[in-house]
Amino acid sequence: MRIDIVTGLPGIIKSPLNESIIKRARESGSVIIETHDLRDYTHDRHKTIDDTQYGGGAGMVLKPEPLFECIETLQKQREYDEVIYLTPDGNRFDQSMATELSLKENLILLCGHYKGADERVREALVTKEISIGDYVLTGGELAAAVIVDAVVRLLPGVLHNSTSAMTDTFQDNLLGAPVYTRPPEYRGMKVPDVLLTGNHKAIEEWRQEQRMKRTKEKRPDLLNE
Ligand code: 6GU
Repeated sequence: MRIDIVTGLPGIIKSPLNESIIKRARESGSVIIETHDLRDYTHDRHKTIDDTQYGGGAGMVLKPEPLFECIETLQKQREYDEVIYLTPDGNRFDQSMATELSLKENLILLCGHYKGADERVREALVTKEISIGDYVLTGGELAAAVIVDAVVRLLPGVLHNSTSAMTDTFQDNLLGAPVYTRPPEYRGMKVPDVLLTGNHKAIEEWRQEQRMKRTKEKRPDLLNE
């Protein structure tokens, strides 16, 4: 998979995608992630990527020219499955969307900023609009990092244990079961006996019960989806 991230602030996005599991996924070739600085697609001395909005009002708007030039340059090099605009008024991101995106070959993530991008960019270039939740961030960069993280960990070979992603919270619309490691007793608190039995069938049943119980308690809304 290849993900191209288009942004006016490449510094924000680079470091979270250069650590731990995502870093290893890049090193092993499971994913190619490139960031593109919109300022590299400007032609004026000040490398202007935004401007005031027509009709007046507070907040700057991302200019169409650098966005068109950057995205069209990428589209000349390969076919993209989606051009995704990150914006608080997009479709809400969830685990099923992460799974869907993990099956794509080439994605462009376009980070909105300030008041957003000129509407003509959305009309002409964008194929999908995603928000990561009902709150407003200063820009789409952190949202892009969230989406890339959620998608890349689902790619084949990225997690050590391929069943690990399948037992995640939200897989099957259920929360995950509680997990324990050594020691078997700590400050009087014991690991549930069933986990120490080695009886895989009993353990699996216990986990499934726990997932259901937790979901009922913490996120009953998930059971109605
Ligand atoms: Cl994708 N962008 C911004 N700026 N704010 C957000 C968001 C995205 N998702 C939730 N809030």
